[in-house]
Amino acid sequence: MEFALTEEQQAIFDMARDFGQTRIAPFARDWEAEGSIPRDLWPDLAELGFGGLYVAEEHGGAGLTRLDGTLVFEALSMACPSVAAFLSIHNMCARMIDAHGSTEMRARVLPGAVAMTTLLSYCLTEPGSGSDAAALRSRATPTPEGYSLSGAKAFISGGGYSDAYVVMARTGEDGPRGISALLVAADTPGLGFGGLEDKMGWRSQPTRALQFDDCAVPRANLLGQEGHGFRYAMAGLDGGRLNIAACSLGGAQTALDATLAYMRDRQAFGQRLDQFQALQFRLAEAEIQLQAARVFLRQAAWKLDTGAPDASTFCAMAKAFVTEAGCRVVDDCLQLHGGYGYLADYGIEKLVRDLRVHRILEGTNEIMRVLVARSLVAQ
Ligand code: FAD
Ligand code: 2MC
Repeated sequence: MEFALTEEQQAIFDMARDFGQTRIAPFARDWEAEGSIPRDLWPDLAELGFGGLYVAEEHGGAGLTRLDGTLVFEALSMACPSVAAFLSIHNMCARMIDAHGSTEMRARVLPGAVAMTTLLSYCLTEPGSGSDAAALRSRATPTPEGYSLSGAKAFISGGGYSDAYVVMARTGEDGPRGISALLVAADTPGLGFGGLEDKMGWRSQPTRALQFDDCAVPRANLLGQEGHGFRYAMAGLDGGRLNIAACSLGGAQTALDATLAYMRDRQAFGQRLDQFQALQFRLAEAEIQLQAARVFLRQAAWKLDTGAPDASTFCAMAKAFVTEAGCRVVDDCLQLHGGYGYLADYGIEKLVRDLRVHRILEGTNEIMRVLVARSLVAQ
């Protein structure tokens, strides 16, 4: 059993962290204010191989493991969890296309996706179905050329910003087995976008609802087989949940590092803040939480990489554990900054806002517990 990163993994982490510190961190607050991330950032990230992290090398991707991927997202989130998480969603979609798309679809879509000139978003949630994802109602009705898609999606990260959408829609019966996954181009006639959602965190990422009115989707844009879309969507989320956890870890680590530096300088009652034992214990607790979270996350990633039968359950457990640890740590770091923690200039309040949503999206932490409980009771 090996717990250390290899030299190559450390190099991946360092490369992502350096890119984040120079190309993302200095601008993250401006992008929040603008409600968008400059599109020319993405091809530069793609130059590092981050546009197709899990796309096979023979298809132009980096062919990295899930464990390697968590390093990228942890390191980039040290600069901005919102930017890093958008990259994760794009990679989840690219992986779905690589895993389930036809040879023709891969050849058509993956070069742009890997270069990040084609940005991808993931569309599962609907206004009437979030946690109960298999109850979705968007319908893709067969036509001679493919499908006519009608319905709505809610909360789409990259909605109105991305170039193509991986859309889970009903092609058959009620329930998960009637769902297929379709690739829908942003300029498809009949595809409309709602207004920009005004959110607590992840503010640099545009989130919008999507409306499909008789959108013509060519048969060539079906991923894999009809009726298998829900399975593809769930398999995609196994990896997505690891990455969301990694984004919490990186954000919380940044908050802890900043808090240590702040407490070294700040004086109260004649001594440095970091000399009060009560406060030192809070720092120690944060360190314990993050170290435990990191080991658990990497173990879950390793399970997914090695095809362990309990990998999905471990992804769910890690997502719940790490995102909750992250929230506790950033909240404590804000408290340890006193009033300054509440000011945007210190960077901690943004992390509190950004990390909060990680307990909700890519499956709420209640749903993560549903998955864990199911596996326990089934044993
Ligand atoms: P609901 O399902 O209505 O749940 C409400 C509450 O009930 C929650 O606390 C939930 O945990 C609880 N609950 C529900 N069922 C159970 C149960 N069986 N047992 C116990 N508790 C339960 N979706 C996408 O498809 N693509 C995206 O790109 C995307 N991006 C997002 C970005 C943001 C900023 C946000 C906020 C959401 C995004 N989502 C996206 C949607 C997200 O995945 C859903 O919000 C989430 O899955 C929860 O669904 P819901 O909001 O409908 O809540
Ligand atoms: N990998 C592969 N297949 C899976 C799977 C996985 N991880 N999980 C389930 N499946 C299959 C399962 O085997 C079954 O297949 P079959 O029909 O062959 O038997 C099918 O999918 C249905 O599975 P369930 O019976 O478990 O389905 P159920 O309806 O009970 O719901 C639940 C499962 C609650 C876990 C699922 O609806 C869920 O994950 N809900 C949360 C939704 C969610 O995570 N949304 C995130 C949206 S994206 C987002 O937020 C972003 C920011 C991008």
